[in-house]
Amino acid sequence: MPETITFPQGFLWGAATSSYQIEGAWNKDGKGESIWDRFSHTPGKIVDGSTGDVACDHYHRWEEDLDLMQALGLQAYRFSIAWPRILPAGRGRVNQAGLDFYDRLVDGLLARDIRPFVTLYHWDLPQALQDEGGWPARSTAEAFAEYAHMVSARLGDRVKHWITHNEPWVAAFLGYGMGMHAPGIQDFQQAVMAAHHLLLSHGWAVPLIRGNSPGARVGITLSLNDVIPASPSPQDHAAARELDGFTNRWFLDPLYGRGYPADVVQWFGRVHGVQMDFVQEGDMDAIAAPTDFLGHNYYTRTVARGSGQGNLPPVVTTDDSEFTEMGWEVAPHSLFRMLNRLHFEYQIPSIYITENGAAFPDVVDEDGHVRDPRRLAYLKAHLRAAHEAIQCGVPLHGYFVWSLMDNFEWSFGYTRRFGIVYVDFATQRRILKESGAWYRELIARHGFALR
Ligand code: IFM
Repeated sequence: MPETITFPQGFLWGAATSSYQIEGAWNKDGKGESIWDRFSHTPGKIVDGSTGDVACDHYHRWEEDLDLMQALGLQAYRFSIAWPRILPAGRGRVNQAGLDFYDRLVDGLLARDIRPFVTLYHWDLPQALQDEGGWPARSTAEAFAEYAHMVSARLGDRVKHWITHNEPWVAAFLGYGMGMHAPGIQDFQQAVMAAHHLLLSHGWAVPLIRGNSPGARVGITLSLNDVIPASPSPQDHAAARELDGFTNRWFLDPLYGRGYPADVVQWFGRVHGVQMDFVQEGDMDAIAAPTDFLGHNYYTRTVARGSGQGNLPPVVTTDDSEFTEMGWEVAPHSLFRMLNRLHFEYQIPSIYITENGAAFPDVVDEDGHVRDPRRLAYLKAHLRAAHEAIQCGVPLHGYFVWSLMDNFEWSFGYTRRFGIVYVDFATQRRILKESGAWYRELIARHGFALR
């Protein structure tokens, strides 16, 4: 057993955030309203009654935040662009001030030798487009293509890594199916249509970005979940297969040219009455546009048990599992399994872990330090699993910790802290956590000691 783990030359170390979760300035300098502005301003939607109106105030403190990234030694920074900052009504009139903000951010990153990884859509759809039907409407995919074209034309000379969408499963199924995320709709047919139009808009955007950004590498980020049957029983296996189809194959299969998985189409129809007649000729080819890399967001696994009820199977976990504050099981081995699956089953040419991290209830000690040993152990275990996957031949080329700093955790508001930097939301003071100091060392050494 080696005492230290060293990553291959060129492996990229980064951190990730998203616009709505950190920027604040929700109505500044011509920005339009997003579905998350509307949702968080609706009483009862966010557990602590908070909003992203101010969040980490990154819109005003971006220079200080870039200095922080530089001090950490980050080689790459993944952030998202707020669509309604660029196109306040979703399409048409461009808000130059919005583009200028990201222009400065990109220049500031490059000046500090940090590579920008831009995500075009991390869930803050312009409310004006939702008013016209949102993602269940095909016209929203058309508007996304216009937006992707606009942004890549402005930043494409300097940004060379593009991610079209972040976690379309969450955007579609939590937003339109279960209603836990904006826009808060509970309609499975709409959710499946939303998922299709998210994928379609990705496929349409890929060639547009390439056209505007010579030499760019373009991909999409998926939240993938290793689903394990609770027992060898046929019922538990069937449940695991259904859940895997719903969360993983529904996106991986069409993106990699296999079309929608027939068993899931049938399951959606049987259980939720979903009709697939919105899929048009040529859509599946567009969705399967070749990409340069896949972004994999990994947090946890799911253990599935068949209910025999013909509905979503209940999910169980084992007795000795450790859980983060999100209630998610710590399961680094499943990251290893998933990375291998992506490589061996889908032959994906290049993979980045675009998010990985954990929420724990951090506190500032009397001496001003934030000690977060459980997060540190979580990161270590997952990086060890990632390293083992590389040794098996998986083309994993970089890792982005989620998140650079504590932020607005969607329907959980500010009650969940994922950062390697602590944010005191009352004063906006940033404090590097113990895990952040460890990550800085890891980047400097390109590896870490196991003990
Ligand atoms: O905070 C989110 C992020 O926006 C998307 N991936 C999961 C994170 C933790 O829930």
